[in-house]
Amino acid sequence: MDVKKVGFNSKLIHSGGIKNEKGSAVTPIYQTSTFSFKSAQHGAQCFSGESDGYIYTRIGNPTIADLENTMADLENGFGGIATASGMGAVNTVYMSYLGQGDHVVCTDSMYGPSRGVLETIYPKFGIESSFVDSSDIANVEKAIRPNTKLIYLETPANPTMNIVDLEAVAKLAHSKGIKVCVDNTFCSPYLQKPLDLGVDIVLHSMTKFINGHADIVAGMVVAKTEEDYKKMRVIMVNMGCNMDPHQAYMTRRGLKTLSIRIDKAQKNCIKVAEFLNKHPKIDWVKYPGLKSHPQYELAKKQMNGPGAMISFGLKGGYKSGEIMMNNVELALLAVSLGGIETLIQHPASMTHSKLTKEGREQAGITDDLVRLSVGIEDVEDIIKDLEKALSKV
Ligand code: LCS
Repeated sequence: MDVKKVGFNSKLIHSGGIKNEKGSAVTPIYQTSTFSFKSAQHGAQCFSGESDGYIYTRIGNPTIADLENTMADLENGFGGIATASGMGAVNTVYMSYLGQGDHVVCTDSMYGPSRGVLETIYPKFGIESSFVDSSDIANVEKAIRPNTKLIYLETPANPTMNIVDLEAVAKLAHSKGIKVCVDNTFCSPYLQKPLDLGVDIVLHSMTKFINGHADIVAGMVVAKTEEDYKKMRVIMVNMGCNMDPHQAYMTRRGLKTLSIRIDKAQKNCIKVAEFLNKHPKIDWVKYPGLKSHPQYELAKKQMNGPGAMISFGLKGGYKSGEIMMNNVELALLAVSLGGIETLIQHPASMTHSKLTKEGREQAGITDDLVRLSVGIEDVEDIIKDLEKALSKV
């Protein structure tokens, strides 16, 4: 059967395409740094590209290729490029499309370090960036300059949960010859397929929903076209931010249960969002599954479900949030997200603390914002835990 033509859940289990001659049900871990050539001529052919034989694990490895092929299948792209971390994926994209004198337009509320490197490291190479509320396409359009080479988006954004109309931004960008990249970490391809909406590149921190078990740090870039795939592959290989075979094996293993994990976490999250929304000590809740989300209709159209991430603010601001976070017992007070366990954190003092206060405020990352990644525990226990913690506020 052609695995490109089977359903999403069948792809989760069977995609990858690296068969092994011993018949094992699972692609084995090729824990090797190098591969022997059949002959000097074969070695030369591998280097010239005439043979697709493996050379060296930084360049390619069957266990890693299995994961790359699977992610390309799931995102409907040409090819995947696995990286050591999500930040490896982010920098692979920046390094591939931005050079001296170039400019990038980004979602203002994006993962702290994805923005931070553009503010602190890339200016050293003459690269400029603008950060805008990309939930309004007029802001994206206004920020485009003659030297803009890339539009880099997060939707839903970390941690404001703002949503971008991907189809509209892709159309705008392409009319001006600009590439569009979307960080799809919050959704995974189960809930959103940016390449199908016209986007050129998708990336993931696979540390999150893709692996899903909070035991691996990993990243992936998926390109829609062969040209973009080749352009980024050579950058990743030469930056040396490649994945390790064991990391690839663990991530591929976690990925198999993506849909059942997200189904359960999302079901829990809808109930948690409704609970928080009604709670007298909560000031506001931002969740794409609530009608009060400013882009509720767009989320319904663009995503296959509202996901398992919520932002909310407590009456009494950060002080109240601090009390709540210090009193949870089941939920872990921890950064990261998208795992099977419920996590709670405070972006202004944790994931987004390296941004300037003005930058955070402009991006809507207010001091009272608390972020919750809802896990797959029994929802009654999650709600009981939050209720108890809120009672101390
Ligand atoms: N993109 C998004 C949307 C992320 O949330 C993260 C990490 C990254 C990229 C970077 O991935 P990494 O290198 O960590 O695999 N987000 C984190 C967060 O919100 N809390 O801790 C890490």
